[in-house]
Amino acid sequence: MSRLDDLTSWHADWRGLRVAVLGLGVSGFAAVDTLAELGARVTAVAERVDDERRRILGVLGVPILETPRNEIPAALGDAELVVASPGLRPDHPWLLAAAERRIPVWGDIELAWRVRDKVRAAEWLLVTGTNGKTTTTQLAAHMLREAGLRVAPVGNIGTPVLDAVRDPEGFDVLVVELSSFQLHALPLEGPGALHPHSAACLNIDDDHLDWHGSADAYRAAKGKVYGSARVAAVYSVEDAATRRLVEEAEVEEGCRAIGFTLGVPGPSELGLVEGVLVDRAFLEERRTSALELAHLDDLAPAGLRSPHMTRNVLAAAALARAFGAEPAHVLAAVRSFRLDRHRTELVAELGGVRFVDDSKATNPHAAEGSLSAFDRVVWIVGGLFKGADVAPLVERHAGRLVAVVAIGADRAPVLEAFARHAPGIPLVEVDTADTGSVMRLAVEAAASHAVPGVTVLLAPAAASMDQFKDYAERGDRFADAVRERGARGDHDGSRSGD
Ligand code: UMA
Repeated sequence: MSRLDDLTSWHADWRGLRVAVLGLGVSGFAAVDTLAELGARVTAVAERVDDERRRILGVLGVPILETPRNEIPAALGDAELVVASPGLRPDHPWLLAAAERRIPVWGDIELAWRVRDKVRAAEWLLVTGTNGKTTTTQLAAHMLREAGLRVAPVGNIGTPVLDAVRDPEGFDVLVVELSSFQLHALPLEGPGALHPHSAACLNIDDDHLDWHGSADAYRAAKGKVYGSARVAAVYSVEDAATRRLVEEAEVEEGCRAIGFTLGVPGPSELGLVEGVLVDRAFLEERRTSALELAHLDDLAPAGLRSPHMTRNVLAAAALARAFGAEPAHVLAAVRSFRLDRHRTELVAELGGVRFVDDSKATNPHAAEGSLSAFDRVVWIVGGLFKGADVAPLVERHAGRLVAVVAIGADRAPVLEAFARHAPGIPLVEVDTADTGSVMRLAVEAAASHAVPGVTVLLAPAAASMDQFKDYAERGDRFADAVRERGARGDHDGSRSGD
């Protein structure tokens, strides 16, 4: 039996454990800080370290090894454990070296699960899926907050789970957004396996194929979310792949499969009946056949009325109801909810043309959701496709496209898809890598094809890192360009919509 098998509590003896933490982004930093507090002998390893992190780790007395990607960090020489950042691909030379030396590798999520009893062990609700994870995580947290619970939305959403675990007051429940990278690193059995209260996989479409190596590997990672769920395994009735993952999962005895659907729900499902969101899964003593949660009209002010957003609301409600929230809490939460920026956000309406920022659409499946919400679109698309195929999206939505503006590094697949499926649609290529001007050129090109009633939609279906820091910067640059255009008054009868 290895020493690591006993390390399943904050209060276990972590002192002197030799750990190499690989990667010093937000999760790596939280792991280093936690392990130092536990008394482990941590070394932080990163390709680059910023000055602020270097200073703080200096204060904590944690050595830093700034190591080029292709060099084996010296810390792997005697490490008993590696904690790897989610962004490190499985074929990263450091991870291959750890495997060769048979050093166990944990992710930050496994570490957080093991030490979750620092203050009081909160219950965990897990959320994954190709798209809608962050909104669903926020919605579920908001519903549980309405129910009077102390709750934190954490994980891939941006706040490391380890930060919540070390919160001095502790939480009743954590809603944990998990990416396929984080799931990939999780064990399904043994002392590090999660036993969450409930879990949801919202949908599955090809994404991150370059990281996982294949669509099957990506799906398998997503399926881990249901491993050992105790109360509810929430899936999409309309996405058979999510139901299959529930069927294949080794959930705990008594855990229920709960479906959500935009159709009329069957037993053990949440869905829609004549414009009303209803719950047919969590009924008290079966005295009623369905409980009303909210009207579709209640979702509109928060921008949650489109089909993909309504699905997110239903999934979040399934998790919140599984945890005991009342229908009134669900209703209060959807009425007071506000979406994050860059998610189908109306930037301005200029001369009858709406400019919408859905920069968060970083893969074709997400872009599908926002394209479906508008009838006549000038579409700004492109960036890094990460191995995903954009052609089916072009084929399905050609009918609503007025024109296309292709940006980013991977323009060739866009040009090919349009040549094949929609050769008649005007296509402008923005051929610059200059972050400062790309959106200005894209917005001008898009506007030149837009007439009143048309929506100019930034829904790139691709990641942003080829030209921008992240999707937020991409969206901000788009909004800047739209506002500059508004300020110049290059249109008739304009009005700002923000
Ligand atoms: N690093 C290397 N070499 C590499 C990759 C990373 O040296 O090949 C180092 C860099 O120093 C980097 C550090 O590792 O600074 C950590 O990087 P990371 O990419 O693992 O990121 P974190 O800052 O720890 O953030 C991670 C998630 N990032 C990824 O999974 C890529 C964040 O999700 C998450 O919010 C955070 O943990 C807290 O849990 C971001 C994301 O883009 C938002 N997620 C992807 C997505 O949503 O599609 C999966």
